[in-house]
Amino acid sequence: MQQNHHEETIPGSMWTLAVGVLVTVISLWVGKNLSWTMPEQASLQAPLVDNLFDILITIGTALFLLTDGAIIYALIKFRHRPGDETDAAPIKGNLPLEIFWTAIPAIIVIFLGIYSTDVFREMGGLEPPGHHMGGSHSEMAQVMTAPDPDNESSKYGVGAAPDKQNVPADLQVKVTGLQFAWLFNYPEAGIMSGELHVPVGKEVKLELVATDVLHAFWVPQFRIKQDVMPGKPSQMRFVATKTGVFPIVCAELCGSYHGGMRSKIYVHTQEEYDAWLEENAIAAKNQDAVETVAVNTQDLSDEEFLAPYSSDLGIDRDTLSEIKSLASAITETAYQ
Ligand SMILES: [Cu+2]
Repeated sequence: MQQNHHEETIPGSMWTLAVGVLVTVISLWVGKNLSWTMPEQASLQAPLVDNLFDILITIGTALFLLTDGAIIYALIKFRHRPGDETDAAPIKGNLPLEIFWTAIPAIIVIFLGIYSTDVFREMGGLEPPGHHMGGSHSEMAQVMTAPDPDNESSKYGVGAAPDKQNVPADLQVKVTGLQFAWLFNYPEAGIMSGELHVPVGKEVKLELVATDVLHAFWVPQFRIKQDVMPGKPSQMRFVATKTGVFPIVCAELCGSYHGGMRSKIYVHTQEEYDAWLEENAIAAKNQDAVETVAVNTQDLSDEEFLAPYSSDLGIDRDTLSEIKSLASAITETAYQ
């Protein structure tokens, strides 16, 4: 048998391949298995956002393992040995290596840019015309034509998904954000509520405006968030896929009680929703009537709940709305 002069070793390329496969497998596993850190998915939009998030986590894990792995490897491999008093080899640079590690992040960033734009497009983010037309030309057109309130509301925010464009939403709710509450107005049913009720599986369009300062309408389980601005109405469309109660959170620091600016969204079956709508539409109509309507007070808005008491004080509905409009006029002038 012939004796080898040097020790037999595994070639470096084999090690690189093995490390590459290991890092890829671990990263893919982490990316797929971190979904428990997210709230449950309760809208049609949620899986789109989460798929993007999984990819970000996968890439992040791979980068973490490679960079930290390289540091730990170098710490051990190139550690100071006893008796070694040299300055180590002078290494000046490596142009191909620098090109390599600049090109890879560039490709990753371009890929993520394209992919996240596509997610935004699928969610309807490119639909409101004001969003992507931009430019001085359309701005000019906006100024020169008389402001149409419907057009105005569709300028900002997230509109219909590409396959739902030109299809009106099944339900429209007007949302008002104010320090420090959300008000939900169902114009067709004449309902004003402190909580949002929607049917499951239906296209819901919110028209959002603030009376005072910037707020943000956020439903974590739906993966949707929209700025709510004074004087600049925005819109948001979504489809809830699960029945239940989910939190509505103000996600824009809006004042001293910002943390308390929370409400709830009730996602009902169509039958439940119809019942709620009917019950509350009756309550809204009978507000001025003397007869008592048997309704669950929890379903009433503050205004509805307080109506019998405020009438005892000689305050009727008109006075209340006058006070309200006066208050909003004051806040409007204060912030202009
Ligand atoms: Cu707020």
